[in-house]
Amino acid sequence: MTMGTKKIMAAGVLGLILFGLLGASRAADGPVKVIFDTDIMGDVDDVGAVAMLHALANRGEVEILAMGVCAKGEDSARCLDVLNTYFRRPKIMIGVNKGEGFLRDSKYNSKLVEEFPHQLKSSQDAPSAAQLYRKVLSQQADGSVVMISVGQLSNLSALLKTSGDEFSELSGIDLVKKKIKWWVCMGGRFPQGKEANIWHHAEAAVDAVKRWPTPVVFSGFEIGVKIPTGARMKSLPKSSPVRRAYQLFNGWKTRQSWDQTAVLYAVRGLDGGLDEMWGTERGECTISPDGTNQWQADHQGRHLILKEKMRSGKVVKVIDELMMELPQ
Ligand SMILES: [Ca+2]
Repeated sequence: MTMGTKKIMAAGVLGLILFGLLGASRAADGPVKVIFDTDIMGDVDDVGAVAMLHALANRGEVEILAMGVCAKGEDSARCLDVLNTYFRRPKIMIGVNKGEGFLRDSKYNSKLVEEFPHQLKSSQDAPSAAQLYRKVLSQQADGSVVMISVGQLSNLSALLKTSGDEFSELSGIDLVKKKIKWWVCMGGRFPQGKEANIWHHAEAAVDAVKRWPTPVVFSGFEIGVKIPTGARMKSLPKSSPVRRAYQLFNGWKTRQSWDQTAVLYAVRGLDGGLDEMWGTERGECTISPDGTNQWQADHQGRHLILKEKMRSGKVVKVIDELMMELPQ
């Protein structure tokens, strides 16, 4: 082997490693089919997570089956519609929380609805997320769907409580068990603590985490808090509602990336593609009625938590690159 050949081989290996670090396209395996449930309202990381989902869909890595809004903001669903419209996927079905849920002021929901095109005239016009998820799940192959939640667990608890209907004779729990292979949840603080997605609707969180019948991966508060992203948002075109949301939220300062970690792991991590980035620990997460959570490590547990492995700077680069996506 000549020195030149060695160099070429070394470069090839390095390229493969870098490709792996940045998340290789998994288009060859077919896109990951996801349902995305968000409380797009109080924080702006939901907007970043939606931008990432569209970027991953543009790359053939994900198919977005449906979206749902768990929070009770009047303009939250329309804001989500603004983003889907901008990314040229205006037909993504959006469900809303028709039951109890969390409400707080939003710095960007109404402004985005005022300033950018969308179809949905009112959140009242959207179907119940739990019913929408039933419809979508009933149409999918068994064990083929990944649920991503980046907000309160109101819609997921409601889904588990549903009964047989025109879409499926199965109960909510049985339908989830049959169709969903993973739930990736941004929620909780590990090994124990209090995190907003859980305690803002503790009753739903207690129910959903206790009864959810598939394996679950939690990306806890401690993962996303160390990943500041959005520094390049200002350089997006002014036509971008993602740019505008980050401007309205904090004037284009960086923001932590809790929700983006769940999207990234759900699409690129479940098959081991992000093992350099995050390890996992198996165990059992339990939620107390006051919204605090506890963690008990157990190698036979049905829950996993992400554990930081890689320096956050590299994760920031991957997330920022995807959040800077333009419509295709
Ligand atoms: Ca969120």
